[in-house]
Amino acid sequence: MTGPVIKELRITPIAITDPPLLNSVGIHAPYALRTIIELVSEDNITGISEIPGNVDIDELLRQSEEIVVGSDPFQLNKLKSTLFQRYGHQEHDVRGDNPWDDRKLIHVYSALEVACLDLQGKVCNRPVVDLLGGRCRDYVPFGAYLFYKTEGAGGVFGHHIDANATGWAAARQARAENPQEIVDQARSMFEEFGFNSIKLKGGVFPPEQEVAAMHALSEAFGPQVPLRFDPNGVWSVETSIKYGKSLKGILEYLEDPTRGQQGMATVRQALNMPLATNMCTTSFEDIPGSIALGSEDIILSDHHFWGGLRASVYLGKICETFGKGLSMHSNSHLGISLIAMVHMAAAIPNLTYDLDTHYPWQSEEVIKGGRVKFEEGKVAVPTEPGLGISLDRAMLQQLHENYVKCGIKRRDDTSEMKKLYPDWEFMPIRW
Ligand code: GKR
Ligand code: MG
Repeated sequence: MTGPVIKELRITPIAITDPPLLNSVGIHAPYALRTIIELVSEDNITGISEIPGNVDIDELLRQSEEIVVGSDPFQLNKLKSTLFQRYGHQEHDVRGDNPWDDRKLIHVYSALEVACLDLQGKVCNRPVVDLLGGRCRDYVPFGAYLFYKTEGAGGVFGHHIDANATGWAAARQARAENPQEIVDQARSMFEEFGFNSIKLKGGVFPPEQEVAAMHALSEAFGPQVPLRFDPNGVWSVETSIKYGKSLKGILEYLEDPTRGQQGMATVRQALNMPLATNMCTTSFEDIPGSIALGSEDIILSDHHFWGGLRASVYLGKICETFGKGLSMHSNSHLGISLIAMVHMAAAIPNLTYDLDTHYPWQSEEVIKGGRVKFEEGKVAVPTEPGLGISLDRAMLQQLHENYVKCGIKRRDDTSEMKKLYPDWEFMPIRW
């Protein structure tokens, strides 16, 4: 029996408007980069995917064309082993110090895997969730992801302000620094999207200021709204223990207070409260260390970084085996990544936490039908074949033009911060 054959790989880098969100490594640029992948089969069925944009990853994707074109989208094991044999030796393919992951090959495989699964689903007339084992739920819940920020909404005029904005559009562009501004941001996001849990990105201001914001959120929303806090590893072990104690009782989990599995394990033991990570246990090779040391209770997967949707389902089984929780990490993204997350989360029985998403912070969309709707903080699992979405070609073209015009080639929050504060330096441990 012969299967479909891929005849074309299309790679389109795009730039999407992104507000000036602050984090431990700096500030978001006016545009975030994504790359849109299309795989076209000989019978003209197209599978699509979206990954974080980076000119080096795009270049490796282009090189992979000679492996991808002519291959069968159902033969993912072969595709993976060929890619890793050919490019796996790359010396500099490391995760790096950033809160996100800069490994090229894992992004390339993830991009191809999701597009192949979309193609497979369209060939078989089944949604991707069915290819991952079938749905465990019909709706996937997300949490409100709060950020400290300077004023503005990002985009073509720098971080521009729309004087006529109301509701979430107004809150999205508002400055957020003190605890009350963070509570206001949360309320506005809840009103717009119906979320039922909250995460605050910290590591920006001194710990006492950020801990005060968490207490303000706890008082404003009460114990029925789970709270998470993530300083992205810039607290020392001592600081994590000191301020972790003052967060005890109000957090669902504390995310990456400090760096490295050993540091996290020390904090975990001292605090005896749930810790989560998307920084110290970030690939299958890290699992033995995580189990041996007990560095975290919850792993925040991300299919762009863990090698696709199937790998994330396997991670779910590993987490279940070792009594760990599983949830999902995010970065600025559009609807293709969001819907891929939804298919995957629907197929993982033990994915019981609300997922992270930056989606409310973005305003454009590259899929037909426009922005994905959240109802009571949840997204419905598509029932149509494949991912159940398709590209809006006019928007793809427009967002590609943004990419060409904005001149950004890779994410560099530290350089963006230095444009505002020339003396600002990234410090792996700041407090
Ligand atoms: O978007 O600034 C950001 C976040 O800090 C992001 O880059 C992190 O990767 O959301 C992330 C996290 O949970 O660490
Ligand atoms: Mg995190």
